[in-house]
Amino acid sequence: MQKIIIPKKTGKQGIGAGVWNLGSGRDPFGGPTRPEIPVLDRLPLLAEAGITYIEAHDVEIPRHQVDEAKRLMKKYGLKMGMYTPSFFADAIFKDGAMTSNDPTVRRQALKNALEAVDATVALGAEVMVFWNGREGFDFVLGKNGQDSFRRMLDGFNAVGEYARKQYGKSSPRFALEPKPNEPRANMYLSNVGEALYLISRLEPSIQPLFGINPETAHSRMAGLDYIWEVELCLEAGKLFHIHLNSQDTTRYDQDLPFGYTEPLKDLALCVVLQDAKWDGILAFDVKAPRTDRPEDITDILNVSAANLQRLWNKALKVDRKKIGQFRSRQQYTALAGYLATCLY
Ligand SMILES: [Mn+2]
Repeated sequence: MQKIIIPKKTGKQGIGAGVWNLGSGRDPFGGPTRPEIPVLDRLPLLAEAGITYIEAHDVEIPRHQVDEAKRLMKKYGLKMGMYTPSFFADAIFKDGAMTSNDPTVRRQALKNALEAVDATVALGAEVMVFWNGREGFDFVLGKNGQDSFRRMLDGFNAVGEYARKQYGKSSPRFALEPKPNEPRANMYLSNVGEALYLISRLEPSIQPLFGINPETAHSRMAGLDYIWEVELCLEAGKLFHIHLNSQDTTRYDQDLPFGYTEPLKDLALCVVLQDAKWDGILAFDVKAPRTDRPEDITDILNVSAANLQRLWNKALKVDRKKIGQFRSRQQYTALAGYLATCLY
């Protein structure tokens, strides 16, 4: 299949998706509903769905498989969009990684992070993501919040120093991915503002290496407006990566197809990204639902990509002058009506 291209987009025009998007349908209440596809066997499926940039955790493409992954990526015309250390899957990270109360676990987390920096470079990705998977607490007073904050600062400073020393100006950049809860009741770096504050407290020489990877569903789980979270990243010059999906109200993280639940807001998001001339990868963090059959496993990517293309094209036609007039006259209901005519 042809690569899906986002027309008139500044910078990278191919679409990104994670290898984990094509899972076996396991959830906290039940086992798999589809056979587990070996991770490297998912690469041709992603290519077939028109994806250009793949994403993976260190537990999915571990160091000893980097060369094989590169061979397959070349074969299928794929590039590595981002790489990320899993700080949540292994039992040792049950209480967090950089914020674990166990110093041995914190040392292991840093070791894994530094190895992931090397794998990120070897795989050719320009961005490495830190998702705050189990950084947080379920019980009050379980952790000292101020100590946890300092432990994150120490950890991220050490990662940045390593990357700069090893790779200099070609060092990958790092993107923190905020999420308010799940799997922990309360997570550190729960929203974009909090992650930006942490970055502002890193060593001044390290700060330029760190930015944000905001995810639609994670903002909406917290009841926050995703567009404002993205605008905040843009204003700070910190939109290093983006994870697009959708979310049916708050509750648990659903990773539904992009453009599904709130298409009008997703249209507005496209307007914001176009006007900012954002040049990074438009990537999906979606999850093939448990009910989809093995042969339909990439439906979620196809639907997300079709929605993104539709909304992006409609956003290109949104009359910015009209938006300016609605703003200056404070005609916000009329603005909402105009956006609806652009969408429907
Ligand atoms: Mn994500």
